Amino acid sequence: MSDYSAENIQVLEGLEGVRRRPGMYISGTNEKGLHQLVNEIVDNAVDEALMDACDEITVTIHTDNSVSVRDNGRGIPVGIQAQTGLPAVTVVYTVLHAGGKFGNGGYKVSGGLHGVGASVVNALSEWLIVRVFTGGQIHEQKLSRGLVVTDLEVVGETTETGTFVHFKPDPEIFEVLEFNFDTMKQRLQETAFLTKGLKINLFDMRPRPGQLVPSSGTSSEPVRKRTYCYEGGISQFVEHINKNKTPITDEIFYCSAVYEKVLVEVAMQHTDGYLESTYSFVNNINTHDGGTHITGFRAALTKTLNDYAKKFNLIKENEKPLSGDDVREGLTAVLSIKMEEPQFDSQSKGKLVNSEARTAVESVLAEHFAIFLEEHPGFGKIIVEKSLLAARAREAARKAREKVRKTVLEGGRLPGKLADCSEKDPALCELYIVEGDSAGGSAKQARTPTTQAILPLRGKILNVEKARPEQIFSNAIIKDMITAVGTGIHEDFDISKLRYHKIILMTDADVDGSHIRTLLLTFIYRFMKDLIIEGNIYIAQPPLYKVEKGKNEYYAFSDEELAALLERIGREGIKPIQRYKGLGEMNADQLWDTTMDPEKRILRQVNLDDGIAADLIFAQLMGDKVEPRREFIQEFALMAKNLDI
Ligand code: TSJ
Repeated sequence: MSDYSAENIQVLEGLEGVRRRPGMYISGTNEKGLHQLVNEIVDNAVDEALMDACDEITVTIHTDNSVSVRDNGRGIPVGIQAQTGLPAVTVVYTVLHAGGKFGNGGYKVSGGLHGVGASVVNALSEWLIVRVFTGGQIHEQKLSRGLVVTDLEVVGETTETGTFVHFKPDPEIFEVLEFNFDTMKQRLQETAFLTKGLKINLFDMRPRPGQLVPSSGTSSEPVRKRTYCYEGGISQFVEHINKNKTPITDEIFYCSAVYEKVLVEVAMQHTDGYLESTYSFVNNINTHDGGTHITGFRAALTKTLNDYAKKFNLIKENEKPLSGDDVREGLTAVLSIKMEEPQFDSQSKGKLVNSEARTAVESVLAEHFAIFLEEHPGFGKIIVEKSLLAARAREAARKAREKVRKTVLEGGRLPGKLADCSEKDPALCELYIVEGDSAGGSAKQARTPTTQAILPLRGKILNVEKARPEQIFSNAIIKDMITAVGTGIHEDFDISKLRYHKIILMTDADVDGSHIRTLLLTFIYRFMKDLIIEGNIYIAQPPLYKVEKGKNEYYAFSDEELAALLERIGREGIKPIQRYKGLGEMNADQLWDTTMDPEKRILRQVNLDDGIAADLIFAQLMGDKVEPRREFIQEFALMAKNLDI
């Protein structure tokens, strides 16, 4: 079997290319690319579940940061393929883009937008073992860095069926090798919601930092584990997103139907909030930028509710119909479609362009939602009334926003409180948004006036999650921020007008400070989300402690750092340790040294790889339910990467 045909040698060259230019196949050799390897393998197992051939997938992170994926499906076929003379499973791992070349039709998660094929995982792995459990036997093949190490061979007997893949990303390729439990957890939970009834386990065998590892062999008990299984599918997804919101209907609408080979599933429920949280997926791929399926969804929702409102005289013949924005106020929805050949916009890769998706979603939703409204008399009335309120408020908001827009976009004056910088190239400019006047004053003294601008904020910062739009746009702090940043918001947002490429939130290192920071981030997230996506938003890290010894001053940014510092310099002869309660306690020099000097400061870049996680986190903090709030600060830390600048 190791008689390589000419064709097969080409194959190996193909994978050599993957190693030479990994960026062509995965998003990078960073943490994101590392996790794409897992997603690729898992997606193949999910495909098996979509064919109803498997109902459990177990993902394990091993102590050496290798990952294994096991499913209880039919097993990748091991029979010899006529074209190559090789077992199908070998082809899957050695031929670029061989995924989907065999097996019959159906919807596929893998090979879609991010699908790169299992062979790419082989190419980028130091080693990879695949075991297929089928026909009473265990077949095993070992591979490494795109090459076959051992041919497929029978290594034992079994009564089980399924596929097991175990791989270790290649340290010669990846600059990050450590898997992130939370990142994996997030994605696997999302996959479980989208694949009704599929049980997904995630096991982490790695010891926690500082945990003692038993010297006598390795324990097989996971250190952390999660299991996700949702019989309710996307309805439970909506329930999950609304966990910390207040729904206005008791029931979650759900429908599922196939229309001309497109499988459409919609789940939705309105809440008392003002913002919309709609998530859309095509073959389990999150379409962040929507597309045709979202267009169909919106059209059906607006039309059905207007028809209903007219029929029951909730709006009169001569009154304006409800607008799309009105009917979507406070809506939480998950739209999941499965189709054979999804096409994505080449510019923004998260946008579906197939026109048949629009027709399918529009038809399915219009039909099923109309029936649902007939059968649930109270439901439609509640939503229509909420939409009517929204329409009235929107008019007031429009006027308020128009004013803000005039000042921002039509060369309006910059806020009086802003100490601007003199440099005109935004790429070189930084805006420090500083809590409190006294800290703002020190920051103004400390800054480099050519490149660093300071906007001090005084007073209560509005919780945009809870405020009406007209309140938001008449709020002084919010107006100041919008004008200083320069981009405008929402549909007016224009990143080319950004006045500072770094926007740095500088708040006290205490609970109040993080609360204020969260309010600011919530505003940015809801109104200027692209700034987060583009990586323009940073969090300053002021020190917690100052230690003086002799003529030297040292700063520590955490309790651990303080302990390490004292270890290093010794405790003898140090002055009483100062714990900073706020930025205001530092003088201008100290503030510069610790928090503002580009040479020494630590900034955390805020990133939002997963909009859903962020949505949940914000709703959690900002919602009515107080208890979950405490967890927030830790959770938010997950979204903000440590970054030394
Ligand atoms: F990606 C992958 F190849 F690495 C991989 C594939 C990884 C894992 C964990 C699982 C799988 C996988 C593939 N699980 N189940 C399957 N199923 C098939 O490949 C299969 C089995 C039978 C038939 C058939 O027509 O009888 C067709 C297919 C595609």
